[in-house]
Amino acid sequence: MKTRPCILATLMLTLAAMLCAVQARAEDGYDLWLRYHPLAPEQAKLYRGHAAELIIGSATPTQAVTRSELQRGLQGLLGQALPLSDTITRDGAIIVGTVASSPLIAKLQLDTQNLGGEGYVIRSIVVDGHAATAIVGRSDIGALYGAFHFLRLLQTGQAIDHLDLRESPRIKLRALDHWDYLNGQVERGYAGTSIWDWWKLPDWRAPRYTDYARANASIGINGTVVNSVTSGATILTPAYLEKVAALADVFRPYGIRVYLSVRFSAPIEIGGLKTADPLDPHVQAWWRAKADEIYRLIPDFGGFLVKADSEGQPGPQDYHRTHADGANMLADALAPHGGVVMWRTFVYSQANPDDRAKQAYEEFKPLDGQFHANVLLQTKNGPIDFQPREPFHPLFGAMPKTPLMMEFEITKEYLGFATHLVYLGPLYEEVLSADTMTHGKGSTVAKIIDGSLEGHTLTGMAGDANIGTDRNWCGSDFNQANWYVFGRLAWNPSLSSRAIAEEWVRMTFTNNEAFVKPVVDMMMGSREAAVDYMTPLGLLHLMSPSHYGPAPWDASESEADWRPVYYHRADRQGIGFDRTRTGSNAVAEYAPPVAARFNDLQQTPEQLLLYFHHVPWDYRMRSGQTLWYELVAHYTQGVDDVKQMRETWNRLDGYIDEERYRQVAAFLAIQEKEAQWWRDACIAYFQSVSGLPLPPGYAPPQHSLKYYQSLTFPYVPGVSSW
Ligand code: GCV
Repeated sequence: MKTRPCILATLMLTLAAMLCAVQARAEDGYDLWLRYHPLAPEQAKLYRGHAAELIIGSATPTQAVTRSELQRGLQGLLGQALPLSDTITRDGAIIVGTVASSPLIAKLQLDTQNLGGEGYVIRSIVVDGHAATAIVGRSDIGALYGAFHFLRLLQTGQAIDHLDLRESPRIKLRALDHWDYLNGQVERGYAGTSIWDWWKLPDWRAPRYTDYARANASIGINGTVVNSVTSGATILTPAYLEKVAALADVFRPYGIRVYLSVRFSAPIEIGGLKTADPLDPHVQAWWRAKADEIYRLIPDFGGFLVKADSEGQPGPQDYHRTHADGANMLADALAPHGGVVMWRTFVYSQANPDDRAKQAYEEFKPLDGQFHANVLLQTKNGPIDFQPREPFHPLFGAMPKTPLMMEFEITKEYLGFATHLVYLGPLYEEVLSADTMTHGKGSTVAKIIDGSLEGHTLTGMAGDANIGTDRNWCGSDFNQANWYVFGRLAWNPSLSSRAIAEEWVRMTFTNNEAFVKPVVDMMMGSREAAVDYMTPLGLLHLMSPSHYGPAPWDASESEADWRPVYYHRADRQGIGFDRTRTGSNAVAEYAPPVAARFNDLQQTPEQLLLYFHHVPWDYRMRSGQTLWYELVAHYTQGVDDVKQMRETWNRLDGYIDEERYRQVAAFLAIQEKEAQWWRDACIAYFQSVSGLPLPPGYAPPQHSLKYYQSLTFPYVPGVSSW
């Protein structure tokens, strides 16, 4: 008798604990933006009238995953499972598929012309007297993308009663580049280790691979390069190709193709040849056979990504051949199977004493027109290396006969690793909307990479992934927004980064307006804050050799152009890199009107001032203040902005789950501490060079320059070796 209440109590406690655990698990960030939590009851009720039954096939793997995503999403959001049906039995049917797969859809006679293989329409219609919603693609993948779009409408609280949407991607290849190694390390990875469990593949296909594919498909990403551009050749051995094939099997229903980074010297390392010369017939035959072998295992294999003749990587120049020789040889091996080569232009050499910013252009521009049809040149957004701010890369628009694809960095190698809240949407948008003027006014980078300006149909955008084994995938909840915005912009590079941020906040956290507006504002200002506390006014590359923290004084790197002092060139008189006609003349790589603007101190946007000009400390800025004053002001503003971000977040306690709220709060505290460190260390150093007093009202650095110079940080994450 006495034990019964005790058992009951224990049972209830256990149940409560289990519930808590379930809730906690659900709010650890794993679900990303596909967090189908119940909508507010009145909203759900409204939607239920337009989501009463689901008419969708499951004859193909893609149809099956589309169906299961819609069932999962709608059940989660609306709080009840939707009945499946073959015919329309009531108002509120959702009809999903293609003309080819469904006689019902064929009967609707929707205009699916010009949608391409991945586009879709979403239309509110009336069929047999019943209101319904049609989600229709020309292919299963189009319908899958449409389904994700439909779910997004519900997740973000949009009206769904009068829909007339038509979408197709503006860019063909939309890929994540993983910098993952076979030993599990991730170069510039701040979110744990590699998500690919190579050792257990191909037999164990972790459920996470499917969730990865779902997340990517939901934003239109259709390719993944699973290994780092500086990987060894082992990935091309039969045992590893089988593992890659297993990943490809998981991704295929979601429209995602697998690509591999290949080491140019692979024919020597794993092929037993004595050379990797691209003009050697044995080398060519080796790559052809390798491509055939890959396609036997992975019929829809995407192709190769190559980092050659760059930062110590082997390449065609080892044999006195050109980048075109190297790329074309690989392209020819892939061409019979429909594969492509993404050849990177991130090429510079320490043997070349010229300005590093100029070297890729010098190397590649003369090769325009020499690349085979299935080669894309993958070009970083700026001429140096993913710095907080750089001008757009001068190659964009300079090679009209060659498709150039964009490479953005999603992982925050130079923007605060995992912990700093820096939303990269404004950075991406700034680059995409930059006017190269290469074909007259309006020749934006976006129009070059989407092929519209130069008439290319092979187009692409790649993002260096920020994904790892951390439960929240990206090292922080807000870093997920950078994966998200990359995908959305790759789908349509003219979308606004603010609109994308808002979508993401609503899907990831809540639709509560009191939360959404301040958080979107905070995200939109976060990149400029980072520029200010790290590298304002066109400075760049001021970080330590580990890429963690400030070290503008550093001259310890073996190579001149890895040293911060190479970039800022500060001396007693002034600061900045003279890239004008009287300096390195890097400006000449831009179209004449842009070159003229960057060449002119008065016309150069101040945010790029010290990138293009060496300027005296007492130079009068547009504000009327001196350059030195403005530099200190920007550094201070950056810290103040982070303080403001913290205050904003502090006011938002209670709007979202405790676990994610607390981690963001803790990370913002780290960010403030590190922003202060950046500001103080940089001001202390530049003051030691300029010899100028701090402008009145500005606090001196908290410590001496010596102190900042003495700091060391063993085991900085993201530095790996293959
Ligand atoms: C994959 C920068 C990074 C390297 C990276 C390289 C590249 O230099 O620091 O880690 O290597 O860019 O993009 O090739």
